[in-house]
Amino acid sequence: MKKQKIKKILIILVLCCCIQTVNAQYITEIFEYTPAPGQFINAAPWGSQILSPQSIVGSVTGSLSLGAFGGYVVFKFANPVENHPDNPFGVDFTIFGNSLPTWSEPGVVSVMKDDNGNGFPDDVWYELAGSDYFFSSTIKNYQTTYYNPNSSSATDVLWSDNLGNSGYIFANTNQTQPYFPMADSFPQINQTQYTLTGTRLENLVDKTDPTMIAFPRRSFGYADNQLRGSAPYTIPDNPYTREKENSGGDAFDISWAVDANGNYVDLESIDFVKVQTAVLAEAGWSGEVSTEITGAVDVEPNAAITGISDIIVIRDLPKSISVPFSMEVFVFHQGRLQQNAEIQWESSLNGVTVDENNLLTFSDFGAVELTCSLVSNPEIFVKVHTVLSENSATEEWEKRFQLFPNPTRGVLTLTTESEKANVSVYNMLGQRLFTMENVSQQQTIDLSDQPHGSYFLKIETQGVAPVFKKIIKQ
Ligand SMILES: [Ca+2]
Ligand SMILES: [Ca+2]
Ligand SMILES: [Ca+2]
Ligand SMILES: [Ca+2]
Repeated sequence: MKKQKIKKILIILVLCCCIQTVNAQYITEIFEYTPAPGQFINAAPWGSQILSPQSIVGSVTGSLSLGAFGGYVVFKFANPVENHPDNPFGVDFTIFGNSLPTWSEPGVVSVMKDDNGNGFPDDVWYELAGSDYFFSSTIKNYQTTYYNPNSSSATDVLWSDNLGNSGYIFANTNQTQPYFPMADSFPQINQTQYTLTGTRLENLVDKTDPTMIAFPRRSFGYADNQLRGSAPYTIPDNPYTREKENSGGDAFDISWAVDANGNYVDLESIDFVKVQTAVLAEAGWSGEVSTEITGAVDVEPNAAITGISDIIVIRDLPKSISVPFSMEVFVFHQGRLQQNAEIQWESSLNGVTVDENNLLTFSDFGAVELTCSLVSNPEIFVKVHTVLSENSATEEWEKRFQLFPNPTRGVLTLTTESEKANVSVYNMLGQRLFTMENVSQQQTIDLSDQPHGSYFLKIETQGVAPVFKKIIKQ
């Protein structure tokens, strides 16, 4: 009897310890909250300097908005996050956001080890290289400077970037407070202008259906991207499957960390995490794209939970393609890039091929589904969709331009209806060979020095979509 009682007490004690461990796995401290301007900034619940960061401590149901591109938050868990070999799918921590099935607002995540042991995040950040890290559209060290419109109510905020572009974070009628972080709440932010630097992902806002503005989900490795699953939140999603498993949310593996040169680094544990909005985009009535966080959890080791660990990632295709298109394809194993993985393609249309350089060429038109799979394991595959279209209407082309002889042995003549046009010749790799400017009436195109094969002519005239014509050199 007595023994049983002691046993009971012991069990209760063990249970209490377990509950405490579970609590200890949430965020415990926020070091910095420096948002970019945005519709939710300067107001509760999403953009209050005090309440919003506190809301993601010890919980996964908080509310923190990082504003437009470059806005960030830095936090830690109670203990260092281990890159434990028994963590499910290699995932070491999970960040939760408020994404929707067709609406992602990706944030880049970086990690830091407290190398100097002073308890502060003043050491080296390593970006976790997600699925889009290697896309040619991803810009590293992108900088946006935001200018304070000095207004006491919602006013467009001007920005300029380090590539010479500028634009506005637009004010809307739903959020009426100023969008530029205000002095009394954010004393660290210069009240004239401030610059935020980070990795920028392609703007993929899709306004085709204005009632359902979309931003397609990234494959893996970004915050505010995957839907939430169910408790216990210490068992993560498998980031290499599209489906949502276990806790859902965005799963991160410390092994994805890269240095400033993009080389993978091996970290046994990390102390600090930074999440930063990675897109600079305006999405109509739904405002600017801004990463939101509701909390984060440190994953528990569990060698029994395993799953697939390979994934093929293809950069988002345009909705329609009318000229040979260079696809960007990356294979990852446990989230690290595999340089020499062999892939194979299948197409739902005949007359469509993807060559060993991932160049898509076609002689059939219409909606197409392309399937890319691993040669070593065809069960690892990804499907992408686009519409293959003939370049502008052929009739239109024939009214405006004549090209002869085609096929040619080397020299062709292009005649136009006295329009001033810029004419470029491309090879089948999509490389521009040369351009002739201000072509009118009649122009000779000399391909004598080029090898036999197919070429594309691109004709650009002001105010009209460019037209393309295939040339065969015999
Ligand atoms: Ca790991
Ligand atoms: Ca430190
Ligand atoms: Ca998954
Ligand atoms: Ca969001």
